[in-house]
Amino acid sequence: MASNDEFIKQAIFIDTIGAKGHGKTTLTAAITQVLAKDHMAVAQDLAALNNAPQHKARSGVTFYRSEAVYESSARVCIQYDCPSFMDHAKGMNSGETRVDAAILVVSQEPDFSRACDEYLMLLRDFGVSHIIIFINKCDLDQYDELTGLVESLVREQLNGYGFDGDRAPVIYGSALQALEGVPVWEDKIRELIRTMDSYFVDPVLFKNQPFMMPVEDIFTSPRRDTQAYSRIETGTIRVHDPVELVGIRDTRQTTCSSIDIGAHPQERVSAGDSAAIGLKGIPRSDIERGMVLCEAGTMKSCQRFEARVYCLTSEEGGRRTPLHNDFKADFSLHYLDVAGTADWPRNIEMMMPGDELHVTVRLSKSMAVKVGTKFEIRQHGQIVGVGHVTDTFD
Ligand SMILES: Nc1nc2c(ncn2[C@@H]2O[C@H](COP(=O)(O)OP(=O)(O)O)[C@@H](O)[C@H]2O)c(=O)[nH]1
Ligand SMILES: [Mg+2]
Repeated sequence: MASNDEFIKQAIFIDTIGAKGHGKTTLTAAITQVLAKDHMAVAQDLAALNNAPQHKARSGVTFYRSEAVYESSARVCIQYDCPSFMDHAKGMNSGETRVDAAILVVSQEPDFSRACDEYLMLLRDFGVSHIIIFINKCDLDQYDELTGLVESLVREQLNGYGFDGDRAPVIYGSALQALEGVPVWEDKIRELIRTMDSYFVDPVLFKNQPFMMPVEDIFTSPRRDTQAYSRIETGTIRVHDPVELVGIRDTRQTTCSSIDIGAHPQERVSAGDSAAIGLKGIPRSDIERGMVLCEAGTMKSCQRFEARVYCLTSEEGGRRTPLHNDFKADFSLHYLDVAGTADWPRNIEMMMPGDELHVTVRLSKSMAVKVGTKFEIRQHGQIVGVGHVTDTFD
């Protein structure tokens, strides 16, 4: 018999991106309003969405973000709208904003600017690959569907940042007129939602991603294999599965010989569970906190990587003074503080609190990383920055 789970729609997190004034918030309001008529959303008004609430991450990073929740035929959609680019960047960098796909809102007015470059760079760094183009303000005189100039510029721009600009679907609409209830433009919103269903792909659930668990604690007992304990971040592991122990020392292959949650043996565990994993043939002396257990080949042991970093302001608990190139700090990842330095292109002299920058990190130890691995930067125990890996080196 089919279980109830099969009828629960998958959730997808969608970011609304584009330059200021092009209609992101109006579109977000219009979507909820049109779908409310179809009983798939609660209508949200523009003023409420424009008055985005503040969110505070565990690291102290604060940012503003509105959310609209609605149902399409295929999924439950959580759509984000932020007042400024930095709110998007801070939300994503601090790990509080998860983005699976995006709607790029571009006004067709002649003053089209390339001001969405920073958004495209951000999404690319976070591995978001599916973007729908919404060409907005088509109610205005200079309506551009015929010449297609704006569309071709946007496609070119997407290609330039490594997205599939040629395949990205495009919808010509008017967020404002849809919000005001004009039927032809309301239908464009419905077309956008249908396109989201067909073009966006289901996000891979954490439990279906490759297995990964940092080593937080180590347990030993007589007549048993050494056990590594922590919360499983992604994937699923079963007894007898092969696993790799990565970071700090040479990478080693081993096998999961047992799984325990508390005192209860398990056959398998998944993302979100906290478990002790028995490691066949690994003596206590060969394993330490900060290493990572993962599916073979999914993480690299690196001392140097590229990252995107946000430097906390003093109000967020960060520094008052700028950070100079080649600054020294502790980089916290996988439950370990590792001494290291960060540097950036020569033409940028310093990083001010509140800045966001691409940096190269060099650690004093080799750590298990992959694109997307998050870390915090601490000085004297205080979190001064948050970041994530965008590229790794051997
Ligand atoms: N004519 C017209 N104006 C629009 C449309 N969508 C948004 N606007 C106007 O553009 C301005 C900026 O919209 P807003 O949603 O705040 O843009 P955001 O900064 O991208 O969130 C507002 O004055 C809106 O009323 C549209 O489809 N047609
Ligand atoms: Mg807005």
